[in-house]
Amino acid sequence: MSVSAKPPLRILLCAPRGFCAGVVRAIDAVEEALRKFGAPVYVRHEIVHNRYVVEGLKRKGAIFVDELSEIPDTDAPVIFSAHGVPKSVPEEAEARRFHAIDATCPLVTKVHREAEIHHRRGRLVILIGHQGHPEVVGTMGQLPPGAVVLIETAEEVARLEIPPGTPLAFVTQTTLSVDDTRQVVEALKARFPEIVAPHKEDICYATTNRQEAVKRVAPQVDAMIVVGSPNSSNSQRLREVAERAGCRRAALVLRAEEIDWALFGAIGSLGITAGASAPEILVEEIIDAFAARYTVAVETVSTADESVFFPLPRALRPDAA
Ligand code: 0JX
Ligand code: SF4
Repeated sequence: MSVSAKPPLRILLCAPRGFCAGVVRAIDAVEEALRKFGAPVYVRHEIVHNRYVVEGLKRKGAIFVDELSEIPDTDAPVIFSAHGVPKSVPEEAEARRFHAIDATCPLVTKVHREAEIHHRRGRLVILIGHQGHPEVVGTMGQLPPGAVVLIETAEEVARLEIPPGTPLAFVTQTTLSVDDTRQVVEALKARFPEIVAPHKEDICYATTNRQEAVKRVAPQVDAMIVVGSPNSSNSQRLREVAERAGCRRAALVLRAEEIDWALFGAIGSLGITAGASAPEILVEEIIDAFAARYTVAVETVSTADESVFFPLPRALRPDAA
């Protein structure tokens, strides 16, 4: 196909998109541990939910495991992923004298501490989140069994069986849909007016900002691509937000080779965003794939500035012993 034969395509790039401060910190932690201590470095769970990132770290000497029981006795560092872990994990690491390094995002840790404070004050904790997600497993695992009740939807609020007079508080997963969560919280407050809410929203700044940018772009485009993994909660939410904002063709795409050209082959405008765990190089790869088929004009649509930065876990800072 000659260059002039390519149809035009207007690409609107959402900003902010892609890596958040917690992801940068978690990936840097693995890279710094490899530099400082040499390979291997063990990582419990995908450090962030992105296969490209995980494969890159594997090539540098990281070994990914689902559970600590898969790790032989070792002096090598053992890193916990950005999503956080139940209390039993650092306990097991200590019992096995592992050199544990916690790369849990500080904003997830904040939710863990909130849950603990509520429990100490005698409140039953209601967690709004997605069953089985590692962050939810980690947050529930901060407290003894039965101290946290998990709900996902506003409908579940009506079905909660809680003895009258039980002091209540709620916390949430950090990567939820801002709009869905508002509805769940409204239902909770309507049924339990005394319920204690977080001081500051648990849905993090990165989740909120990425959803805002998608809401701005999605109504203006024929189709939308969210660069991210199927197991990435925040990326899945971005795809849903795009659909709800009026974009009928919204797809989650991990790599350019996955693009369904039956869906994206005859459009005039395209929105692109990326989940918090998706590297910018994959966004570029996808733009290049469209540039091979269309004459593209790329514009950025920015709805917020981000300057959040989290220092490395203490054991990896330059001044650490
Ligand atoms: O599935 P999540 O969105 O929680 O994780 P992902 O995609 O790895 O994103 C970065 C880590 C987010 C933790 O809150
Ligand atoms: Fe932290 Fe939010 Fe990023 Fe999760 S999405 S790692 S909570 S900044």
